[in-house]
Amino acid sequence: MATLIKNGTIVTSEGEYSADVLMDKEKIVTIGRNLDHLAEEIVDAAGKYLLPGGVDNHTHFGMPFGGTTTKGCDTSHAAVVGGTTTIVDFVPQPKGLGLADAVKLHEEKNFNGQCTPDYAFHSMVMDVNDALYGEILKLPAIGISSIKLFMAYKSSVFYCNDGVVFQAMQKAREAGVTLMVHAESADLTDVLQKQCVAKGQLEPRYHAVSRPPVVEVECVQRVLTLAGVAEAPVFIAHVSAGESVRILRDAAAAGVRAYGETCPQYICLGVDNLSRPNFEGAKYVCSPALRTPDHHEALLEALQRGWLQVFASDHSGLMFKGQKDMGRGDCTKIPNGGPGVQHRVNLLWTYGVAEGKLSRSRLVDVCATAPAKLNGLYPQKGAILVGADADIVVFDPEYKGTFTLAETYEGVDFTPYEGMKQIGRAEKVYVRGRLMAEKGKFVGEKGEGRFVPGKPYAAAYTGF
Ligand code: DUC
Ligand code: ZN
Ligand code: ZN
Repeated sequence: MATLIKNGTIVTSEGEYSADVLMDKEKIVTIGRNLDHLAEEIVDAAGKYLLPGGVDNHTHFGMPFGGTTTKGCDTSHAAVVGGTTTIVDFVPQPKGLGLADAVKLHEEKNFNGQCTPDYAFHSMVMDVNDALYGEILKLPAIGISSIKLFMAYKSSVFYCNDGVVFQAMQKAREAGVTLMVHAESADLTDVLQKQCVAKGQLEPRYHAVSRPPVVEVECVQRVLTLAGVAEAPVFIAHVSAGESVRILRDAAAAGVRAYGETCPQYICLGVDNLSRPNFEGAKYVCSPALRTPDHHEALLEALQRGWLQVFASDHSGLMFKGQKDMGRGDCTKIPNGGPGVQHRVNLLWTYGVAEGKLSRSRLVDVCATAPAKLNGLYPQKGAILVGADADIVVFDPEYKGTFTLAETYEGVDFTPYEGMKQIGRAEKVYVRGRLMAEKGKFVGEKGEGRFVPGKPYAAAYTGF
């Protein structure tokens, strides 16, 4: 059935214009005027913006981490309710399994028939050995165009030293795969954490004390130096500190293909939250740690100026009761991360666009277009274009409300954004032409998401 969305303002990463959009058989088939005769259904979007369905570059569904596992894809419809129609999830690598086999396992076990938005994957290294470099070369053939390495978490399955990171960069460059890095100095964190423990400093707020901004800043500088030598593109995940952005900006200006993302928690949740009473601070334990408002402002400016390219949720569906509280009495045992996949786009609208700090076009770019490009999903995903998948958000800028657990589909027992003001809302969300969410309610079928293969950057690259 052909559906026409009329009278809306289309927002692209470049600008805005008024036009009607005709969708049929999962695709956008025409953009223009006077198309009513071609439609069986007409939706009036007067006063509304049409945004491309969001692409969340950073989710963890069904991920084992910190002695527990995050909620699975039966909660992924939360993304769609908030206007995200594609997620890019990190693939855990069980010990002894190659990267490509890990992708197959993660899809079969956690995604196929269970995921509601469409999805792509980042590979993720959790078993460091010499086979890794050959494995990277095999990723493009199975539609994986990026891989994450951790420079954090000394003595864990994640940890990669500088030599491993550098060699992985060389291979990733050869394969056309983008290397993503969790950039926090493992050595520095290890020492600071042990010093806190020795002093009996075990409440949630000491998580941030053992991970001050310099832990990230030093590592970002180091990894960009390595990328410059390897002449490989590099993407810094979940940037939290203003100084990291300045290093990224300067490296890019000097010719390093350096990209980065930040996340909702780093633009609107302050480090003070970690001191909430009754162990509630545990809800705000994530790595990198939360920061002070000067960092929030620097990150928003970086999104506006293009020094950061992507805004992603780093969604981890963790319960307060039964998961976060595993670290009661010892904050080093609190599983890192928190939920955010539903409210990502709306948080950036509220605290960026509505505050006059970010243009609507920059929001579209960092929430949809740039992550689609960086993952080789563009132009099928990430833009309102003829021939693209009909993933469209009809966004109401006038809505005013409050973020609250009662209206959150993430399947956990808290939202870190509880009680915070909300401006604007995804009024209708279409995934490949099907209406899946309306005014904050899920109205579609769950589990119909499809895998979208990512093209390697050599083929997909469109330039920033
Ligand atoms: N890194 C992430 O990207 N997510 C959760 C925890 C972590 O270390
Ligand atoms: Zn990380
Ligand atoms: Zn993450």
